[in-house]
Amino acid sequence: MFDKILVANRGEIALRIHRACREMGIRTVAVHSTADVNAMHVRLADESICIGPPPATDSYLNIQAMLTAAIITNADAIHPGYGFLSENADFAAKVEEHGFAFIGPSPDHIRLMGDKITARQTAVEVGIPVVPGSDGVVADLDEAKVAVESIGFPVLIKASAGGGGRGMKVAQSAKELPDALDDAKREALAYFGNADVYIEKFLAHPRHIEVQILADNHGNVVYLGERDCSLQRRHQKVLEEAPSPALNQAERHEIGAIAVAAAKKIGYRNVGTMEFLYENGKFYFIEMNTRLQVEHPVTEMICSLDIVREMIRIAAGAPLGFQQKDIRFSGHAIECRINAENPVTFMPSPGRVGDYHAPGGLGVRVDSALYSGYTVPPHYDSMISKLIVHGTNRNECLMRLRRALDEYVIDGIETTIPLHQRLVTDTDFVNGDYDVNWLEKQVGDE
Ligand code: MV4
Repeated sequence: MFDKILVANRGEIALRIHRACREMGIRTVAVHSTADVNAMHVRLADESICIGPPPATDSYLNIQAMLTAAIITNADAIHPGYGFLSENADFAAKVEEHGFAFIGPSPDHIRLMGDKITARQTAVEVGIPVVPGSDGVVADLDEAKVAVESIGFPVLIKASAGGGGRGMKVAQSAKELPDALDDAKREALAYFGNADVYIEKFLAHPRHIEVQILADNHGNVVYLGERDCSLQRRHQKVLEEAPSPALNQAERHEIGAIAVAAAKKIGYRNVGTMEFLYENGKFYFIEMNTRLQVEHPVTEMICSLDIVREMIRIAAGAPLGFQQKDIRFSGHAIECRINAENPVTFMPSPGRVGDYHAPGGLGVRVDSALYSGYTVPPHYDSMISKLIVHGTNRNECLMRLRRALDEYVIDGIETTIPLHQRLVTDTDFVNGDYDVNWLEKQVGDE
């Protein structure tokens, strides 16, 4: 097992990883920008090292600084967390070239899934259902017309280097196709430096359901159920739950078995999430995330296991300590992402936190790096806390979530707690009756 892990991240996820290390008897190194000298992840770690000025490009995204920090502190392994360098295949490769273990998938798998066209082609090869669409890159209007012939309108044009919804364009009819194609290619080039696009049938009312898998280096692969992440605003998730209120047990096991078989076929290792659109009882693969995800705690709560601990064990070469039959899905969990934002306009609200009181009690978990007197810096993502609640069923979970939101005090800055309080009493939400378009209709956005 590793003696010392460098946590290449900040905020709540740096704390989350530090906690798993502590419980395994592993020492931790925190990295921080000059804006994060007083951050909680720095305070809790065994040692810390400054890696640059506030802008992430000069610090948390600086590969040379990160490797230098690992060399200076004599770390054995690097955990990238989520965001920042977590899905950078070149970073993962350099980490390994320098003799450190990268706590995540192989650089090749990160690269394969980072390109959405190769991810889609791989999914087809290993028997995962995908959204009907083009075989590969759609180079020009003629190729677009050929692809559309078999699938019909409406279609969605997506950037191969994309993600986060950027560079996506809908064409409702043949008339709209030329402009949609041009716009998508132009945006793809501008955002990602890569104009490659592909075409899918546009699904009008899907849910976003993702399957968590764990794979060790010895051929063992398990799925840890699914998460319903349909509640998003501008492609940012707002609230996630496990299990999905939309699936029955047969569908759950069917999609889990497909994900496991596919991961085995491609020799995947460590943690991964297959994202699906789910509409009218059918699953359609869209992307695979090759990192620990923000919403991993809802899975931990229903499976009673520590995903970060498993990631570390796998990276150290240990076999999974359990099989699929040992994994029981128990009860229901919901995560609210709490952002330092105005709950109506969503304008960022960084600044100094006054009184701080986190909720507690049975079934309540708060993953946050906040403390009273902490100043939320303006340079990074506005998510400041995750409130995760577990109950024996969805209704108990909802009742508990309402009381936990009511207990939560974060003074001095604006937060999205009031938005969550509204959401968790909404009739549609209470009935589990929502799709990926529902939240934006509620908040009157776009
Ligand atoms: C789609 C889709 C409908 N049809 N693909 C948005 C981000 C990217 N990861 C995939 N996205 C979508 N792909 C087809 N063929 C609708 C979306 C979508 C969406 C997906 C998941 C969660 C929220 C969303 C909000 C708007 C659109």
